[in-house]
Amino acid sequence: MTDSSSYTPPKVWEWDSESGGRFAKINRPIAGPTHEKDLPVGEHPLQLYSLATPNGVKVTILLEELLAAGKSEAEYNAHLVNIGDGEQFGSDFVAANPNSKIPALVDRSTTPPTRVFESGAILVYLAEKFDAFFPKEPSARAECLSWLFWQMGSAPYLGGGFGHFYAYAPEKFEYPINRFAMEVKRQLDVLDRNLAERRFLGGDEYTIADMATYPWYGGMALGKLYGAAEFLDVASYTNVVRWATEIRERPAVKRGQRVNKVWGPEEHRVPERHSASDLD
Ligand SMILES: N[C@@H](CCC(=O)N[C@@H](CS)C(=O)NCC(=O)O)C(=O)O
Repeated sequence: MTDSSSYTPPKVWEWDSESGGRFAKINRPIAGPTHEKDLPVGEHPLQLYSLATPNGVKVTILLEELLAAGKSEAEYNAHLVNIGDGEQFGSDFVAANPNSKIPALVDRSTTPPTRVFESGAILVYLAEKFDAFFPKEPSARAECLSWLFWQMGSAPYLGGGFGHFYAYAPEKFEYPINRFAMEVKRQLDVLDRNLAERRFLGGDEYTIADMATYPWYGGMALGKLYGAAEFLDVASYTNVVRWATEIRERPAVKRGQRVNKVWGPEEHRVPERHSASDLD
């Protein structure tokens, strides 16, 4: 590694696979599969291939909320994809998600099966399919979509920007930590001001916008991400803390967060979910 103060970019970037950092082994500058690998298929129409990261649990929270709301056709198999071992680069996974990232959904109730990738697209697909957690009235729907897309566009600054440099990079570099800390605090303030006026992000109704945003910004406000609660003074975003605390208490949220989890306390780990009883 070159000292950041003396680094001059070469004319043409070259892949330095020894660059270090927590994800150095799995990150690559090329797309596509690295190996042939079938994906397992369970008995339910919905097949989810995922891991309990914030992007993954958005979908399992929605699926558990749908089931709790009586939508029994939302029964699903959640298969574990271990991204640390490069399973997202297997041929079948890449066919489900050409972007090689969890979560990926295959709906086998359609002919041919429908693949859906990008957590935001999966939330919209399922909310439309089951007609739930997605307002129908046009302005409420626009508000829900606005906050959902806000989350999809904003969280990479929180995870890939702030989280990466504060917690995972091989050294602490002041410039990116400052830059992304400022942006994340601004984002928390955006949420805090909105939630000062509203119970949920879009208004009175709990929607897929809340389910998408809670694992990232709710997790941050509740002190669960990157050990950065004090550094970012998250307790000062009192409306975000209030909102996150309410969502955390929902039984379906508690269930969804345990699916495809392979770390943390043993009783919270449910590496694969093939029926409701796996979580009971
Ligand atoms: N925008 C994507 C992001 C998904 C994403 O970043 N997934 C991460 C885990 S949270 C992943 O699979 N990383 C594996 C890799 O980058 O190789 C979404 O929301 O679905």
